[in-house]
Amino acid sequence: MSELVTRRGSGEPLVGIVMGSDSDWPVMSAAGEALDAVEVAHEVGVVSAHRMPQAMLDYGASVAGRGLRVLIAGAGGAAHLPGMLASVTSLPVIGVPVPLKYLDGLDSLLSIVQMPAGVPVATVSVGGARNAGLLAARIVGAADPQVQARLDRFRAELEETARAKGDALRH
Ligand code: RP5
Repeated sequence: MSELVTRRGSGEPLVGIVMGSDSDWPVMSAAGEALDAVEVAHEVGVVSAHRMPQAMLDYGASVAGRGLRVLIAGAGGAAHLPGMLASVTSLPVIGVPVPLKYLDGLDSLLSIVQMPAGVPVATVSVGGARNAGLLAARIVGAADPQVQARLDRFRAELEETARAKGDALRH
């Protein structure tokens, strides 16, 4: 296991959640919560593209061999982490633009979404770590019927909640 990351959940991690700084965690923790909700084991850590470039490249090169299926990478500002990881692994990479104090996350979004042809990153909305976790679970679920069944239940609960809110308006 990489020294940069901590395991969460039971079993071998299938998803890696990494971020450029611990200051991204208040946003990125929602990705872990989404994976917890559908019981997908994951690992979490700080892997900075700019402050620890070689360790970041080594981490990205190691993930497929360690059995991970998807990476979620969050960063703010000059947010190069998701794209750089996507350049050293063939696993799907989901990028989360983290909003910083200035520019409302537009800088992060554009840094992540404008990838050159041939090196894809699936970019979620600014601050969209929860959806990144759910998207990662869907990718895992495509080859794991148990995870897919838990995602089906999750969607059914979403509908129930939305209907209950509508009902509350009518009373
Ligand atoms: C980025 O710089 C990180 O992803 C973070 O969003 C931002 C600021 O990092 P800190 O200065 O708070 O460590 O690389």
